[in-house]
Amino acid sequence: MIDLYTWSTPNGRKISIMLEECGLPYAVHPINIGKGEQFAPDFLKISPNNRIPAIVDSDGPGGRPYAVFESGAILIYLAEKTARFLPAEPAVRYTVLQWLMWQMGGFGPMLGQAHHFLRAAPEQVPYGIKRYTDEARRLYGVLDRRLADVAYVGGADYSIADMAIFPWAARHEWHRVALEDFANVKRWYDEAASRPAVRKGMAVPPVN
Ligand SMILES: N[C@@H](CCC(=O)N[C@@H](CS)C(=O)NCC(=O)O)C(=O)O
Repeated sequence: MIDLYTWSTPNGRKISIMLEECGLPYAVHPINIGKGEQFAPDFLKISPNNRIPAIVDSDGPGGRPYAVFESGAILIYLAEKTARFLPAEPAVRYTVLQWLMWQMGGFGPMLGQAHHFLRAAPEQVPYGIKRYTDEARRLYGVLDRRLADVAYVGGADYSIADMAIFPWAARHEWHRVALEDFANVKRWYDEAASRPAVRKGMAVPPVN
């Protein structure tokens, strides 16, 4: 059994999508980051950076409980545990990992900054808005060029890289990107959005 500590955000939903794709049994523990629950001492034992998502695998390495934080690391952990969505063949594997790292270092943090300046900042900061909405468009351009050549981000097959990118792209209206401006991203997005596991994973945790 996997215990998933999460909230209704893109980083959390990467993991619920992966768990649904793999058909692994899991229990959801909502951590309300709006109420500061990510700072609770018990949660910090699992996730020392006080961020969701985190998991505890009751059947971890050596058959012992094992905690993992950082969504990219969790995706790799679950992919290796199940031998799914991260191919063993080195050239494909490292391509998937490159795009996963691209998401972790760019198409996530930069979009998050755009959301902050557009929606959360206590004052309008035109420089911040321009910097991060420009960067969002640049990143969609990178993704669009990649998806002009391949069906999925990692190549021919759907992988953990797609699962990492999708929940952030699902917030395209938040960072003011029209998917119609990026035809290859739109084709990929619509296909991923229609996957039953993506639909289920995107509904975790249920929003009250
Ligand atoms: N690099 C981390 C980022 C995690 C992250 O930023 N999580 C946000 C929600 S999407 C969070 O927990 N925020 C709580 C806070 O900022 O205190 C990962 O990918 O797991």
